[in-house]
Amino acid sequence: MRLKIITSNPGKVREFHHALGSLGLDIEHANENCDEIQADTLEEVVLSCLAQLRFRELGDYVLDDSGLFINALGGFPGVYSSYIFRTIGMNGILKLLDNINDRSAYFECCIGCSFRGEEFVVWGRCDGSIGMHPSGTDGFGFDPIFIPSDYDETFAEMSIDKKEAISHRGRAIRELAIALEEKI
Ligand code: ITT
Repeated sequence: MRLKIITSNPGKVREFHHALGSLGLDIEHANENCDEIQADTLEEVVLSCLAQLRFRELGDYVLDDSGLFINALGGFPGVYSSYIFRTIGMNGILKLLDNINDRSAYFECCIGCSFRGEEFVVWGRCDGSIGMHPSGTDGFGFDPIFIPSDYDETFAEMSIDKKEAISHRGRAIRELAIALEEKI
């Protein structure tokens, strides 16, 4: 079975390839444009993208909206994670947390899927905390500053297999695989 992954983020493509490839799904990257609306939740963004892509005859596809939610900052950057990563970046986030004791945070991933004309959404979450400085070179985005709960290394210090086993995206992709199996 072939599934397109619609994203501009090569890090996501790599993780989808890795996770779905091992489930026997063929993944093809498509750089289809979707205007990300300003919304309060990842799900609203995903539903809007599914609606925008509905009539483009793309076949079966998935898209992913994800974000880093920092508790002491009221969930910021959350749905604005992409913009914040490109602007103030990891060091800006670390500065915002200067002198703040509660460094707890979580990543959330919302995947929208259009399969045989039916649309559905699945989620995954990973709890953790923000490190004191960036560490590690693997992964993408905020990986060097995110330490998942019960681990003492960042996502960027982990192999792709290890990150996939516990990450928000790994969890959402496993939900996706279960949902697809029920539909085949
Ligand atoms: P597309 O919308 O084209 O898929 P994007 O990078 O803009 O690509 P998002 O809107 O979902 O994706 O932005 C989420 C941002 O959150 C992303 O740019 C990263 O900086 C960060 N992010 C999401 N998942 C992450 C992960 O697994 N590890 C580290 N950072 C992540």
